[in-house]
Amino acid sequence: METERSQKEMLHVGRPNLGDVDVFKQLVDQIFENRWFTNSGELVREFETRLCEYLGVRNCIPVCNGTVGLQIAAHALGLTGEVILPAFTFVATAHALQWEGIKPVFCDINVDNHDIDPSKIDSLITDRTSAIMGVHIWGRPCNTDAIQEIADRRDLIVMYDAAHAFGCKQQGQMIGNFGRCEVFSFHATKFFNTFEGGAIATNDDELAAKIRLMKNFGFARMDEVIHLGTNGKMPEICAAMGLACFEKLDEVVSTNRRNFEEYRQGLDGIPGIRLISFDEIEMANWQYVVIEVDQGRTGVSRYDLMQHLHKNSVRARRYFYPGCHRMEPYCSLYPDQTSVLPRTDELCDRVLELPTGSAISIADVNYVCEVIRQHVPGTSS
Ligand code: T4K
Repeated sequence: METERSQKEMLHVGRPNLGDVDVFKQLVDQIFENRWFTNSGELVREFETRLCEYLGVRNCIPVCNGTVGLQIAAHALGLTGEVILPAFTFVATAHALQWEGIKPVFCDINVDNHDIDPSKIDSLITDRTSAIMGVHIWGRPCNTDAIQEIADRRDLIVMYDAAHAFGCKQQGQMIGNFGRCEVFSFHATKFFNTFEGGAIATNDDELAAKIRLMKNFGFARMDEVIHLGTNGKMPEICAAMGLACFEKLDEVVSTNRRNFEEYRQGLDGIPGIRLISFDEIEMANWQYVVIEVDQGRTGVSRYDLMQHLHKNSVRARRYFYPGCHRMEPYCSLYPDQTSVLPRTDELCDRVLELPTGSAISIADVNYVCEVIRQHVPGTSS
């Protein structure tokens, strides 16, 4: 088996999908010809239209990144006090709230889909709770019906961090249409990227108008500021990348799907390794190949397996270890929240993300599976 790979040949989680490079280059020429680089240029406007059409949503406002998108959305929705969210997420979800002066209240997750467990939400609601923020982890949608039912009953707002879920559906409906709004990340590592970027999708026109103001310093028109605002604008170059990515979107899904099937076969029969799956009927982006390592059955810890993969040039990642509740500032600010999330802790100790996306070939997938097979005792060949 191959063991040495050059830095360039390293198999990374999160290698960007490229989009149509020729389309991108033409659009870059257009940006230079126009001499219009940012502030709601023609490419951002075109990108916004494409996003709305694709998602079937009334508004989808491009922003500079997903984190600022979450902050703007939380602010525009008037969230205050406490918001309930999972700790099994990228730390940006919690930071966006804390940055807005809101206390993140961490809810345990459902081990079946790794998303917030609706049955644990009610007991966390206090008179300071203003909202529930679900996160569609790995692009597997939250139980939106159950979350909405609780919110309606307890008079709370629902919003979603949809950073992973561009191109995914829930009950036949595109993600982007749930809750009061949903926030996508178009970071380089995401299924669909604009280098850095994001978008806030909502069917609420009034909310959209507020978000448009807030992402542009509160300007209603030249010289007229009517609202508190920030700089959340997406530049033209990022919109160009988004438009180029639309051209290759279906291709990326089929490559991801092909890689996933190859992993499914390659990992089959390895004791204690469970590949998390996606709903075969719903539309998914298949962007994440995630395994759970059950040390009792593999005989090796998740950490050992990760180190072994790293030594063999596979940069697997243990997202979202150790969980937001065990990161600063949350473990210092809210120490009572560190020991009450057993399912989250269990998962944080088990999960390993493996490389996929358009940079990863079938041969690469077979290589990764072989590296794993070699390290887990008792694997049938
Ligand atoms: N909510 C959720 C649930 C999220 O997952 C995220 C972002 C957000 C909110 C916030 O959205 P943004 O504000 O980012 O739009 C990475 C990403 O920076 C972050 O966007 C992403 N989640 C998170 C899950 O992963 P790091 O700190 O792990 O990145 P880094 O530099 O270690 O890179 C990850 C892997 O990607 C490496 O294996 C290298 C590879 N990579 C990365 C870049 C940037 C490349 O091959 N090429 C590249 O250009 O956070």
